[in-house]
Amino acid sequence: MHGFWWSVLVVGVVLVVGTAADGEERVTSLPCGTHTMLPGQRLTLQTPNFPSNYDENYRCQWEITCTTMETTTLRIACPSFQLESSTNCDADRLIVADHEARVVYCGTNSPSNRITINGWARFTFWSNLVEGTTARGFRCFVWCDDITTTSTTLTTTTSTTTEEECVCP
Ligand SMILES: [Ca+2]
Repeated sequence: MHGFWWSVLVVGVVLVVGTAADGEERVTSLPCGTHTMLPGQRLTLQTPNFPSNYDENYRCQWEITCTTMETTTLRIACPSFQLESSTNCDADRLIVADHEARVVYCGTNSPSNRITINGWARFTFWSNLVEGTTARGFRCFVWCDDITTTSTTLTTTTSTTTEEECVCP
C-alpha cells in the first residue's frame, strides 16, 4: 500500500521536473487585445497551441501600454521563435510596431532583444492559409522597464534571460 503511493509520488515528481526542464512547459498566453502593464511586470505572448504548431488563417493582435509611457520602455525576449519562412515574410509573420519603427519578423528572425522607444508596442501575428504550412510558433516575453531604474533592471534581465533560455533541438 505504502509502496504503491510512494511510486505514484515519484512518477509524479519525475513528470513535473521533465516538463519544466525543457523550458517549454505550457504557459497561459496573454489574450489578444489591448493591455496595460506597470514597470517591473512581465507579459507572455504566445502563438496558439504553443509549443505545438499554430493554426492556419489566424490573426492575433496585442497592443501593450506600460504606464507611464513616457518614462518606460518595453523589452522583448523570445526564447522560442519559429514561423514559416518566406520572402519578405509574405506568408506567416509577426509585426512589431512601436512609435519609432515597424518591423516584420518570420522564420527564426525574432524581435528578441528589441527595446521599444517608449512604453508602447503593438504585436500582430498573422498566419496565412496558403499550402497549409505552419510551425511551432513563438513564446515571447515583454518586460516593462522604468527608464529611471535602468541599472537595477539590467541586473534582473541577465538572470531571468539565462533562466528562461530554451535549448531547442
Ligand atoms: Ca502558413
